[in-house]
Parts: sequence; C-alpha cells; structure tokens
Amino acid sequence: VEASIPEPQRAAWKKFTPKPFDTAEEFNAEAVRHIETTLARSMYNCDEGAAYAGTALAFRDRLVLDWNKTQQAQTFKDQKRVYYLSLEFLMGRALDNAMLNIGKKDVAVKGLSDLGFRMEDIISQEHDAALGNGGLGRLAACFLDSMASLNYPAWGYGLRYRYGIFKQEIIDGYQVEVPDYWLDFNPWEFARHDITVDVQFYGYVSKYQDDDGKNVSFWEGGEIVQACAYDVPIAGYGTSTVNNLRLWGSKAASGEFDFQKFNSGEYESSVADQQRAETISAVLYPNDNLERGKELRLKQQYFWCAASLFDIVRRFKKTQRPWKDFPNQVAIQLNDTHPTLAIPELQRILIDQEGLDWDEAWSIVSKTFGYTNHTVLPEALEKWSVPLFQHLLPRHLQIIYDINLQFLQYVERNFPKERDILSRVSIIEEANPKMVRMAYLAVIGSHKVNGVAELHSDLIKTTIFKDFVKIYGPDKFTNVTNGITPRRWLHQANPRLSELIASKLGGYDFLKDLTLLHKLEAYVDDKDFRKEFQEIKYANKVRLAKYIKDTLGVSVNPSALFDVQVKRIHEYKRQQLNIFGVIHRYLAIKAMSPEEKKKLAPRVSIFGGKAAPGYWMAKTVIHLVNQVGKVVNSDKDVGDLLKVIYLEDYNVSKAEIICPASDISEHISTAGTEASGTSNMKFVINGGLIIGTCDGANIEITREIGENNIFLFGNLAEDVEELRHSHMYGTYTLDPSLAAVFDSIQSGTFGDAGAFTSLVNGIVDHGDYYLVSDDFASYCKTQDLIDEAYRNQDEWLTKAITSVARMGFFSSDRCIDEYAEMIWNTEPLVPSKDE
Ligand code: GPQ
Repeated sequence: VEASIPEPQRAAWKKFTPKPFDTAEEFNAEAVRHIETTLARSMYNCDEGAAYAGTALAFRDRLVLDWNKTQQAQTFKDQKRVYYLSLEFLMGRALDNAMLNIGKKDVAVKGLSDLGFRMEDIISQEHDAALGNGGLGRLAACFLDSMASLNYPAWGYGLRYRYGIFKQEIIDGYQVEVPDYWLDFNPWEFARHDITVDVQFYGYVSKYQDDDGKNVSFWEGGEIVQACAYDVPIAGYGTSTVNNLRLWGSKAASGEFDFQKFNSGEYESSVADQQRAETISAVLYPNDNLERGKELRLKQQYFWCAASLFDIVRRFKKTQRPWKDFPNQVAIQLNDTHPTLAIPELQRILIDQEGLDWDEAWSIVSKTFGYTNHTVLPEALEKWSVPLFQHLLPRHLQIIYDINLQFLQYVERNFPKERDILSRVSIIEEANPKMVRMAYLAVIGSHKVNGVAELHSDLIKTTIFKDFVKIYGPDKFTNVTNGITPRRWLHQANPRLSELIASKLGGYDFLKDLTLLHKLEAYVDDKDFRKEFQEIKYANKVRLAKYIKDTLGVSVNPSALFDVQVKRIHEYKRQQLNIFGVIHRYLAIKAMSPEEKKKLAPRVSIFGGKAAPGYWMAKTVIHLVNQVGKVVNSDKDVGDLLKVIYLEDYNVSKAEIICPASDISEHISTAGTEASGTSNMKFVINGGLIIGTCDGANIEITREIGENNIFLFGNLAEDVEELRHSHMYGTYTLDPSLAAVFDSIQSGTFGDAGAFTSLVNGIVDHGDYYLVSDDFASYCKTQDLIDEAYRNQDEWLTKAITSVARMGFFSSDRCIDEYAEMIWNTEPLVPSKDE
C-alpha cells in the first residue's frame, strides 16, 4: 500500500509540521495544552503526577519529531543496521534522560517553577521501567544510549512485560515480593496496532516435494499467538538521532477469539484463551545468573525471536536486495543465549519459506549473528530439554539437529583422532532427557563470540568454549570490556560533579568523549577544585543520609565513611563476606577502650539488592543483614561508629542517588565468577574508591587508575580450583576470626541462630564453594587499610580525583565503537542539519 502523501500535497503538510519549543514560555504552552487536552485536567486538578505527564508529553513531542526524521533517514540511506536482541532492558526513568539528551532541561525547570512545581518532585513521579534483573539488562540500556548518541542505525528488540522485576519490600527483616504493574501510565511507548506478527507454537512437520522435486518441510498445526509492536524512542545525547526500541506484547491472534464458544455461552473459556496468549509477555523471570528451564520462558524466547526476525526480514525484503546481501545489511547481536533461537529461526525462514538451499542459507545465518557471553557460572548456562523442544518447536529441533550434524561432521574430518571431542561439543547433551545446549548453538551460529571483560573473555576460551577455540581458531573469540553511559551515570546522577568537570575542561565534550577526563589530572593539586570536589561528595552523602532517614528512620552521620554494596544478592557476589566483616567489626568495637574508639573512623555499611524469589540462601543473607542492623544500630556502645542499613527495592533510579554518595563500594566476588560488573565503574566515576577482588572489570579498572587507588584483596582466579579441592578433602582450617563471627551468630546475638544455620554450614561443612573463609583475613585487613587511608582525607581525595580522571576507558561509547568495528562492521549515519 502506498502510504506517503503525494508530492503535490506535501507543501500543505509541511506548513503544519510541528515546531519544537525553545523557551520556558513555549515549553509551558505545550505542557499546559497536554494537561488540559491530552489528560483532560485543569489547573484546579493538577497534582505533581499531572505536571509530570504534561512535562513528559511536551518532551516526547520533541523526541518524536526527531525520531520520525531519524527513521526516515535510516530507511532512505539503507546502511547496515544493528539489531540488539535482549530479553532485558533495564531503562529506569526516561524524563530526566530525555531532557538532558535533548538539552532543554533548564527551560523546563524555569517553566515548571513558573507553574509552582519543583523539577526534582516532578522527575520522581515517574515509574522506573524495570524490564531487567541487573547488570545484563542495564548494559543493554547503556548500549541503546550509546548507539543513539554515536548515530549508529540500531534497533533494540525485547519483550513488553506487563510486570517488570518485582518491587522488594523488607518486612520484619525479610524480603517480600510485590508485583510491579508499571504500565498504567507510560507516555514513552507507542502501541503500533498495525504492526503485528503471527507466531506459531506446537504442531507438527510435514514433508513434501515441490515442483522441482526438492524436499521441503512445512511446519503446520499448533496454535498462533499474535505479537504486537510497542515502540520506545531512544534519544542520543547532543544529536538529533532518535533510535527505536521495539518491544513485543502478546495477545490472541486476530480471529482466534472463539466466537463459536462465545455464542454457545462459553464466554469465560474464550476469554481464558485470550488471557493464555497474553501470559507470554506478562512477566519478567526474576532470576539473575540462573536458568530454570520453564516452558513459559522458552515460549517467551521464541515468541520474541520469531516476531523480531519476521520484522527484520520484512524490512530487508522491502529493499529488494538479493539474499546474499543480508549479512551486509543486517547485524544481529545476541545478548547472552536468551535469543539463540533466532539462529534456527532465520535458517527456517530462509529454507522453508524463501526456498534457499541449506548451505546458502547457513552461510547467510552464520555471518549475521554475534553472541555475547555474560557468565561462566554453570547454573546460568541455558539448556532446554529435547522433549520440551520437540513439543513446542518441532521444526526448530529438526533444524538444530541438522546444524549439529553438519558441525560434528566438520569436527570429525578435522580432528579424526580425538576420541571424545564429538560428545563434548555436540549441541545435544546425551543426558536423560537429552538437552539442547544453547551456548554451543550460539557459538556455532555466530561469526564472533565475545566476553565482557578481559579476564572473563580469557576464561571462556579456556573453560566453557575451550574445544571451540580449537575447532574454529582463536579469532572467533574476542573481548569487549563493558562500559557505562556517562550521560546517565555522571551527568544525570551527579549534575554538580559534571558541572565542575565541565568548568575545568571548557564544556561538556567529555560526555561524548570520556577520555577527555584525563585533563582533570592537571587539577589534582588545585585547592579550589579539590574543595569543590569534596563538597560535592559530601552533599551527595547528605542527600543519601536524608533518604535513609526518610525511608528507614535511621540517622546516619554524613561525615562517616559510606561503605556501599548494592547489586543482586548472589552467593558468588559474596554479600555474606561483607556482612561477616561487619560483624567482625562490631565485635571489635565492643571490645575497644574509649581511646581506641576515638581513633576509629565512623562507618555506615549500606546494602541493597534483590534476591530471586526462590533463592533461599540469598534471602537468608538479606535477613542476616537486617538482623545485624537491628542489633548494631541500637547498641549504645557503638553509637555512630557503625550503622548497618538495608535499602529497600534497589533499582536504577535509586542507584542514581546511591552511586554518587559512596566513599567505598564493594565488588568482592570470588575471583573468576563476576564476568565484568558495571557498578564498579559507576562508583569510581562518581569519585568513590572501591574494595574488590581481582575479578571482572576490577582488573582493568586497576590498570587504568593505578593500583594505589584501589583496595584489592583475596585469592586469584587461578587459585580457586585448588582451594576448592582443599575444602573438599579437609586440608584447610576455618579462618579464626570468621569462626568468632560464627560463634556470635550461633549464640543468638542477631536473633534466632537457627535461621542462619544453612548459611554458616555452607562454609563450615559443605565446601565453602565461594571461598569466604579463604578470603576473610585478607578482606578484613584491607578494610583496616581503608580505615587508615580514610583518616588522611587529603590523600583520599587525591586518589578519588585521580581515579575519576582515569576512567575515560569505561564509557559504553567506547564499547559500542568496538562492537561496530570488530563485530558489526557498521558505520554511523550522521544526521544532516535540516531535515
Ligand atoms: N549478568 Cl548471565 C546478569 O546481570 N545476569 C545474567 O543472567 C548474566 C550475567 C551480568 C554479569 O553477572 C556481570 O558481571 C556483567 O557485568 C553484566 O552481566 C553485563 O555484562
């Protein structure tokens, strides 16, 4: 269908192209118009929620104009596009980001104040878009920001969950999960009711011969669910590029609503069918670094991959290019193995629907995909049972078997003497039931595989993908160290620090080229700069202290050392090591003389993070932290010397308050387990120091900022295997200070000792898999070094400033340029000034 306005009529159209606002007056005109007409409210009925909506809609209008132009230009230029497939996009709030990226926040501040509102209050009205669990989802969000800011033609594809990650309440010291129903008012999405894809499930495969006598397979029967597109504009910083994030919502296929049943009075059961279809995109699975093999999760994955691939192929076909051009026009990045089904799905489209030969199709498929691995933890590697696959996706299972057959034949030809290699690298694990190893399928179907920090990328080559390095050679495997967007994590979260930096660097160019931060080193001895830097940190701590007071009723001293660990609760991240260290400190304080107490730097230990609802050990750790807080915070012997805080419902918008307010943050995973970590970067760029293990990106942070500016401790990744072995064969002794901590727990100091038995026993009797005991002495000693270092505020400040100046490498802009160059082979499309 020809949908464009004919040439002669375009002048009439252009006359009415909306003009973006410029001044505070013009902004108010837009905001008030939206409140009065879009929301149908008046000045007698305008609370902060309505003012938020008016502001958001005014900025949305601006965004949409650029969005339309960007999409038009990308279609017209028809360069290679990137498609970033991620089951999680942990976006957080959009308004502040939109205002800053567009560059009109000051105008809105003025306008809103004329109407009697404070910008801070308005911003906090917005519900976080929390379609992710943790680092993996937030990385995807940072990447979208960078791809738009660098003008890459790029789309995100994900699922439109009705419920994002649950809200966490802490009740009597326990985590309680509350559903996150976030879509009641979301001005940032556009339902594209005209863009739908029918997605098939179940059924069976028929074979027949076509007119040329070629064998053709056909997937029939089963049921159809409809995918409906919801588009979210992604604005770049300081550019008119606005990219698209397309999220799929599920509903019953049109015509599927069963009128037969409806008319025969079975109204309820026909509505139930409708609801069953909607269930697919209803809820985000709340696991981080864990896969549980649930059928609905596999359904989600296929639903999203099938809809996205259909959309991508449809867009490609419009250009009428030959199929061999597909990998030159399309790069698809798989964010972990969750979208791996896209590989057999594209192969299926090409051979079953487009009639290509297997080899021709496979050559296209395997040039199109890149795969990013985010973990080596075995419990997080996805495997799906073959019977489940057979039931849900019979044709895909056949294709996977064919991919596997070709691959294994290739391996056999090349390694004829290796006895077990075939069973080791087979996509199908010979277990009962047989399992499909998704990571292997992702490696085989992609032209590049990357890890997310140097150590991690080395580890995947020597552990989980070792055989594949031998088969394909080392060049298929590469590293792209993670990064963060400095727009949200510096400029937006810490506007005063951003302004101070800009005042020294002569403007905000560093937000687009973070390496410019190095020029700050020239000011490390500048008295005024130092004073201002320190005042900003203090003000950020005051803000967090106020937040703690308002939400928990606990007063903390903003001059105390703020020691923060906020991230998902996981045994490998070792919040238990932290809280055991806190107990150790508490016991030490209890034993101190008044003179000794005077020498000690007061500390506030701040924890935050969600546990997966079924993860009992993680929930026990949350409970312990809260119990310790209850005892310590009310102990008169301790006073200000130690406070223990559990921040409820850690999320992106809270991270924006917390990250600028740390003196020390903790990144203390067992060496070799944290693929990268990204909050380590967020804390350092905001002038906080870190205590960490030699793990993930901590190693590269150390290389960049210098080892005098970081507190490293603990065993190395290379030692882990042997240490675990020593635990299993009883050739080690429990660290004595840790034993004292356990004694105090078991004597009931922190309430019912029975509640913590499994936590303690895991270390004492069951192998201490995460090596808490092995690292405990080194951890405590390093905490003492931190106390000592903090006493010398001048040196501390020098470390903090130097670190900020050396963080240029960790921008997600650098990551995206590396992906574009090494993996995608794509170029930016710089928007022209007019039109
Ligand atoms: N990550 Cl596999 C998650 O947040 N969830 C997951 O399910 C998996 C990985 C994280 C990983 O633990 C961090 O070390 C990384 O920094 C982050 O992905 C982004 O790469």
